[in-house]
Amino acid sequence: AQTIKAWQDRKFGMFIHFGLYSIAGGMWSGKRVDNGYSEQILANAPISPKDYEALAKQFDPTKFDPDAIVALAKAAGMKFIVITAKHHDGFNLFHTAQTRYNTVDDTPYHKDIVKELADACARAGLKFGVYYSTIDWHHPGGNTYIEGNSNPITSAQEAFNVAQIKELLSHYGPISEIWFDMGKPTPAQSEDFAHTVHTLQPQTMISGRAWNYYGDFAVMGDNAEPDVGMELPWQAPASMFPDTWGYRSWQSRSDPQGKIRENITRLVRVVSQGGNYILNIGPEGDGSVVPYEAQVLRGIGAWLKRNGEA
Ligand code: FUL
Repeated sequence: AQTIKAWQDRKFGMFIHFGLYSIAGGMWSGKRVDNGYSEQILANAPISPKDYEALAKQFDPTKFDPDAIVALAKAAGMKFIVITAKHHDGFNLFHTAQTRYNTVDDTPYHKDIVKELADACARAGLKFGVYYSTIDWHHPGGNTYIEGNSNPITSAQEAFNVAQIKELLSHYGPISEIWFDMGKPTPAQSEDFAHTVHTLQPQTMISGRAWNYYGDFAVMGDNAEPDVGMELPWQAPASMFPDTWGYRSWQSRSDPQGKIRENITRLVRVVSQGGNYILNIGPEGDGSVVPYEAQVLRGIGAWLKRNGEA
């Protein structure tokens, strides 16, 4: 079982935002959608839930190569990977019995992406964690977008979430962290989620976005860092570009050397204050890693190596 210190000592990890939104890539009906993060395109563009769900029939990421992603993370000097098992859109990258809206049952791909990546991490000795949104725009009961993603959680949804948390903590080996995100659970619901996690895997670190003081580590705001060091274990989530986490086809990507320097600076600042830095990639709908993002990660890894850190 991991200790909190072992979790902190990992320092640098990979975040992966991947889902149906990766197919849309920040475009809808031939137009760029530039308000809000591309992984939340369902909330940001006039898309009917039906049209969005239909993306599942196109989800066939034949270029998703878990071993190559793990190798890339290692080349970057990263020690763990966290992938979006379910984002706010409610689409699941794992084989859940709670809904057919998942990669195994509802797509031509038919594979459990969480399992593929968990196994690849285990083979290579990287720690593995899951991002799990307690908001679910697909869940029946009118869970559409609410300003600030501050959705209350109905009791039916709480039960659904608990059942999914059990699946995630039972079928994928050791889960180093569960990155609960957003929503507005009551204290009893936060406790229910945290208790479910720790009953199955006491060592799993729970993100502060479980709310109501049930997190094991604090999460900074998106792309933010604390002003002073913190006492709780903490993590700073970073995206390559501040406006999105999910793939955006029309993102302008320039000056990779500058991007490498920027991320080394952020990484060093975070780590020197005792935090850990989780840097995101947003693969394309076909599962391929954006070459620019791979280049940036390799550049960071090369610097760490030169400085005796990786
Ligand atoms: C946020 C989410 O709402 C974003 O879509 C993204 O997942 C980021 C890491 O966390 O709160």
